[in-house]
Amino acid sequence: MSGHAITAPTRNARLLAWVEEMTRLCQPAQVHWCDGSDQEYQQLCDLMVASGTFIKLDPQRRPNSYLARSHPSDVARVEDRTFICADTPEEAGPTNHWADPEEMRRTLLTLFKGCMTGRTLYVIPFAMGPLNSPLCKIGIEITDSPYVVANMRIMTRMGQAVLDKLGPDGTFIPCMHSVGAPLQPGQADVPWPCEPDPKKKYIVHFPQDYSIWSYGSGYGGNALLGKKCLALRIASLVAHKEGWLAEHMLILALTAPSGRKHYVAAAFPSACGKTNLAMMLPSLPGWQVHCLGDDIAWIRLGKDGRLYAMNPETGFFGVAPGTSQHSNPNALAAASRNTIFTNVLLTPDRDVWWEDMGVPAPAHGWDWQGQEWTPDCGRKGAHPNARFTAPAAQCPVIDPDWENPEGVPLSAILFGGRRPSTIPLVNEAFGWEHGVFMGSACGSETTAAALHTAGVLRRDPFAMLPFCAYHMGDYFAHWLELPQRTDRDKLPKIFFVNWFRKNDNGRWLWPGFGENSRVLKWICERVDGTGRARQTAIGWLPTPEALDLNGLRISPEDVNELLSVDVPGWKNEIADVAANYRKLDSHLPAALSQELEALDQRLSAAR
Ligand code: O2Y
Ligand code: MN
Repeated sequence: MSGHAITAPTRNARLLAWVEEMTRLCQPAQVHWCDGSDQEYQQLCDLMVASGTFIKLDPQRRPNSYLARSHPSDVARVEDRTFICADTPEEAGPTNHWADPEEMRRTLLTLFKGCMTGRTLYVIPFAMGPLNSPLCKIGIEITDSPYVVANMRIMTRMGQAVLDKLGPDGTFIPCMHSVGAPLQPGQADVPWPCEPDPKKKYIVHFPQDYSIWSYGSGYGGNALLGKKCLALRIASLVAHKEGWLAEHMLILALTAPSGRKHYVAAAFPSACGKTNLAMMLPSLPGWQVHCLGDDIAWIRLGKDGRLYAMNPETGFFGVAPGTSQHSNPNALAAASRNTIFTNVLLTPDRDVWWEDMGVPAPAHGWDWQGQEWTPDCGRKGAHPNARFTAPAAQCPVIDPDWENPEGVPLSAILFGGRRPSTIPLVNEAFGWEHGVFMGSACGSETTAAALHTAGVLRRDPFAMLPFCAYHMGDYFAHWLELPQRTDRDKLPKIFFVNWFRKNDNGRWLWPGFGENSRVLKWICERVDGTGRARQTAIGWLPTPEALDLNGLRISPEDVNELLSVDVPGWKNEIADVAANYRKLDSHLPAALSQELEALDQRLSAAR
């Protein structure tokens, strides 16, 4: 597996110099350039089985699949240790943790010095987006974690083809990663090396050279640097500069029984069911959903003036708990083979299980920390943020155009969140600026799977709060500029959806999952100009007859509540959005304060 920089499979001078410099800094025992082959993947998996990082699952039940258990201190993205080192705090804006670039560079150089002693330094060439896409970006991740290499192989286009595309002069985004656990001579390794002290973990982004430095964590968004760090945070900066959009959005296609197909992108905060919606099984007969992506969309104006969306990833890093035949049969099928599971329960027959999987719990097993587990032991079998890493191509409803280098033309953009009160089931914006206002007001009630205290409303504009690497006010302005660059009527229509409405007794008003196809149908009818709607203070709401509720057991009272305007609730909403807007100071675009004011006036008139 090992090699030296001298045998490097590239002649890219910048890359060779960078790898050499990082090798000198980190002092690994060996260097391995990843070629992305099946053989390499297999060797890495075997290596991790031997070291105890991976447990091989029963090949009959779960072919070519593995279970990893992380250190209990390393189970999720660490937002409070995520930094944007712009030149000034103002550039990063009030929603980011800013750190002085020079000071941070010094801190990181100290941490990375000798940090890979006794380990292998892997060089991962990867591409976000199809290699032949105009939006494709190349990253090189250096890591000392074979777990990261294996996951990057599923989540990105990785290996020699990327180096070939890079050529001798191409540019790349440097992504530096270490688990922060050097091995002294003779020191035994552990299954999940990391820096256990939360204060010594760093996920750092430098807008000056677009570089990423991640130290101390081997988990998910902290360590698979193509995903949140590159495809969202760094890409948000690049997109701002180059005139496109890097968004925290799923992409799906909805096909009517007539064969008419619409592409839809949807931004929901983390833990709001993006993966479920992206590959949903519609309950409406004859309707089909195809999936193009479940987490990230890169969107640009096409030559025809429409917005085109492309998924830069090649895999799903989905939350396991709650994924069942009912909630997401297609995700279960995608994870049926060639999948890495992290922090789920191991069954006696060497398969995996998690809470709300929809199948009976085994009589006993081993929980996500490897402890003996029984259903009555009082502990969860899987960590609430346990994950499956599965190839997107294995999703039974992957769209034929999911790798189209040009992306797909968007008919609609949805915003949403977990909102038990006030926000109706679906609501269409009056126009682009009102839609951008809806995105800016996005928020969600937090859950146990997220990183915060459960059950509080967290305002999360465009679902990009943790991922927009520059001033949020400037990001809003970037969205507002689009009508100056194309015909307004070519832009997608914008909607706000809320599957999570409850009544005063805490009962869900809407069944969600496959039934959400009823809402998507109305959205597509609105795009086609056939859907019926009534104009309200907050936007266009479906008339109760406009929603196809055939075969759904739901009372007229519940439908009324789902489609009504709760004026006092909206007044509170306005006050909260206004408080968040004030934090953006002079960067808040005037168009958005005008939208807020206009909404307030319409609500007052509706009283
Ligand atoms: O906790 C992590 O490291 C994973 S975060 C994540 C993974 C897949 C998709 N979205 C997210 C997110 O936090 O939005
Ligand atoms: Mn996400």
